[in-house]
Amino acid sequence: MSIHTRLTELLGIEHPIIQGGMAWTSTAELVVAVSDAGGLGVIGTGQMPTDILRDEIVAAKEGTDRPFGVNLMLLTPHIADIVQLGLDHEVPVVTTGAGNPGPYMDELKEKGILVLPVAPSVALAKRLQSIGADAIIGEGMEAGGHIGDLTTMAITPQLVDALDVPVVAAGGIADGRGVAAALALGADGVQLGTRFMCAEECTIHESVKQRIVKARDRDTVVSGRSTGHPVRVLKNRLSRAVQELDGENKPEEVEELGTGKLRLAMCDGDCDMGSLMAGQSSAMVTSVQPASEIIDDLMSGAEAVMASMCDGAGE
Ligand code: TUI
Repeated sequence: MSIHTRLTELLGIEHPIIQGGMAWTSTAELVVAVSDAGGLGVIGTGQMPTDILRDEIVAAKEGTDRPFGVNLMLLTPHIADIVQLGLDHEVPVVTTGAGNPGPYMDELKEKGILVLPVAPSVALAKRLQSIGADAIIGEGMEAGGHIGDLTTMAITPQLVDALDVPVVAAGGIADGRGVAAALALGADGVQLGTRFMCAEECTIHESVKQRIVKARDRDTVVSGRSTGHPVRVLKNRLSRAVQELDGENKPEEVEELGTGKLRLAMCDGDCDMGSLMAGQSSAMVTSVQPASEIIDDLMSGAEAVMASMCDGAGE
């Protein structure tokens, strides 16, 4: 069985599941596995150099006939080059984060690229819908990496009420119960990052996967608040050092200390001084599995929850 929504229709995918684009983490191997399993795989960009990204886009195109996406991290200094890369390769879908994609919307739409921005507020979501966003991703502060300040439970129904385009719920979702809850709030789909970090096909260092598998409920923390770009990470020596600098209100020193640390964690496996961006759902991820198994588990779990709730309501 599968769940069809306006999102599956829009994207031409089988299941209403998007794999969040994560820098140095969601490379072509994971993206191809997720898209082949009927979800939407999304290449992460962050501050990655354009050359590396070009190779990832080419590999994803060669690896799957299914739709896939590229995430645009709008804070990156060479964002214009990254947008151009997406245009040149006519990627099917673009998701955006960490800023307002307004300046790039027209050129992306003219190429027929579907644009799904993350909007941290209802006001920005409405503005993005009015200039052509095809769907809006509402990401709660349970998520890993750079976050807004509303929760998934609060922002999802508010976006659903305010918008006509499909809403994708993200942040704190890791299993079928979360998928069913998002659909109950009116979302047309979900986006998950953390659980897909523990996909077998995810190329991050094994020690980071094990940190997620072992994580407990209170093991993440929001660091970097002094910079105005707070990020949720698993606690470690780096997060403690950053929090200390936050407390002393030293944003420049936080930026300097953070430079290159996401790559250090994800590629080199430094779980002490690397930036372990991951969401609160880390505690619900208990094993490393193939991406197709993750998607099967999400969908069968959601269907079971929805069926049992219907049974309960009929008694
Ligand atoms: O973008 C993300 N998550 C990310 S990006 C990232 S790389 C990074 N590293 C250090 C500092 C900052 C970023 C790691 N994780 N999620 C989507 C997201 N977008 N969360 C919040 C937002 C957002 C925030 C403000 C989207 C739009 C926005 O607009 C403000 C404006 O310009 O109106």
